[in-house]
Order: sequence, then structure tokens, then C-alpha cells
Amino acid sequence: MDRILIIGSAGQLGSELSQALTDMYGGENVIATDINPANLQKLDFCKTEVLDVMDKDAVRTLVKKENVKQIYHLAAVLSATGEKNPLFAWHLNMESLLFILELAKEEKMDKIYWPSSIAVFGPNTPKINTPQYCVKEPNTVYGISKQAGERWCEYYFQKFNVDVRSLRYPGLIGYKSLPGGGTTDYAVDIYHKAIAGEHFVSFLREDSYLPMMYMPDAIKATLDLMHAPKEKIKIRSSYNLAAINFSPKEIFESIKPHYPDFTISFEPDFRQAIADSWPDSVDDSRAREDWGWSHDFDLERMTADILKHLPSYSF
Ligand code: AKB
Repeated sequence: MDRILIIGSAGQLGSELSQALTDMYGGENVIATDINPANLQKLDFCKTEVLDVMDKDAVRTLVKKENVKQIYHLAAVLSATGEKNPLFAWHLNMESLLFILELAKEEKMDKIYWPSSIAVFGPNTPKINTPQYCVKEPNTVYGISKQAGERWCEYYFQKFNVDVRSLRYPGLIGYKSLPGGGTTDYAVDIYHKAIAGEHFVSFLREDSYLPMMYMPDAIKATLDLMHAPKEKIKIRSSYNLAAINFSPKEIFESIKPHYPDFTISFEPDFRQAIADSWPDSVDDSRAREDWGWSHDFDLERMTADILKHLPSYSF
């Protein structure tokens, strides 16, 4: 069978997507890769390889050796980390995508998946129910790289028929990995603090709304998009995708009934400006119409599920 390569498998999305793809296609057909060998230990349910996506020869050799026909290219520097080293973030996020698109063209691959983000939107974007098509003008290097990446995805589809598919993820929340340098990651960290019995200091204001999604919904959306018939994928830049919208105060209030002693305070830092430049909510009707997207988890259900599993989860 043709193999599936996942680049950046040990991240928040990658670790859960590697498991879901293994469940579907079998561990012998999924190759999970990461730059850090230690990160691969927990992915022993499928094939694993240490791989630096910037090492083009190594990626090309692996693709040919394993007869890879699909790539999920997830490696990226996220918004908050990106602001600390903008040129590196640009270099990694852009060069790696262009290389993978070029490789897909050369090797006539079946499909490529590349995640975009609500970070493509900026301060001049309509903030409520942000439409699929509108002013973007992102002002983080991460957002600029995602917007440029979307243009390159559409370009490679139109000019070279590369079947590349993409979603603009909201903040993704899962309990199987630790926060990874994103602005929305406070909503991951808060659960760890609650179960550890610690006070939580939010780096965003109490009323700072952001679009968010529980990881099982994100995995479902990704696999539904990738399995949809080609003619149903009408947007080749990236689809708006939405599930739940909440503020730090609201997620705290969803946890409090489970941990009545849990406390929170608010000390906004540089990440507040990033959050302020992003939408409060996103209109994802095109995803719902074109390939039948729907989400399952609201805030209460997500919190109950995380608090059920996280205390016994080992990292
Ligand atoms: C981040 O906060 O940087 C990411 C994202 C919204 O893409 N989670």
C-alpha cells in the first residue's frame, strides 16, 4: 500500500493524528517523523523516523524509499514562539511548505495536508463570524507565513494539480500533549493547573474571546477533508473551521464545578495583542456545505472529557 508520511508528528495535532491514521491504515503504512528522537518514543504504534523537514535530501530519500503518496506536513513555529524569532519562524514555516509542495509535484503524490490557522486574520478583519473571504492583513510572523502558505497551496493546485488540502484551525485543545508555544495554548495549560491544584495565571484578559476546538473534532475535520472526493473541495487556499468560542473566564467557569478550590488571575502579556488581532468567532459555513463538516464538542462536554482523562494520562 502507498504510505502516509507525517512531518512534525510529536506536536499537539501530530501525535493524535498519527494515532488516528494508524487506526485507519495500519501502523506499517504510517511513518511518523519528528526532529527530536525522544519525541518519537510515544508513537511506537506506527513506523517512526527522525527527520528534519529542512533536510531536503533526507525527506526526498525517505519519500522514495517508503513509496510515500500522502504527506501531512504539520511542522511549524506557532504564533507566540514565532514572535521571539521571526526570521527563523518565516524560514521554517515557508521553506518547508514550498519544498513539500514541490516534492508533491515532482513525485506525483496523491494528496498533501497542510494546516493553516485563524492567525491568517488580522486587526482589520471583521471580528465576529469572520467570513471565508475578507481582509486579512495578519500581523504576526506566524500569521503572515500561514497566509502566504495558503496562496502557495492554491497556486500549486491551480498550476500543477497538486491535491493539497487545508483547514484554518482555531485554537486546538487536547490533553495528550503539553502547550506548544501558541497564543491559544492557555486553554490547554489551564486544565493542567486545575488538576495539579495550582493557581492559574491567564496571560489573556478575562473577556478575551477566541475560536477554539477540542482535538477529537479537529482530527475528525482533518480526516473528513482528506477523505472527501476531490470535486467537493472547492477552496484550495484553506477552509474556515469553527466549533466553540470562549474567554478565559468562561473556560475557568467550566472547570470550577469539577475543582471548586481552583483559582485564576489575569496578567495579560505580549500574547494579548496577538489574541486581539484574531477573530472572536469564525463563519465556517463553506466547510459545512462543501464536505459536510459538523462539530461534536461544546465547552462543557470538552471540559468534562479532559478532566476525566487528563489526571491518569502520563507524559
Ligand atoms: C497559536 O495560538 O499560535 C495556534 C493557532 C491559533 O494557530 N494555536
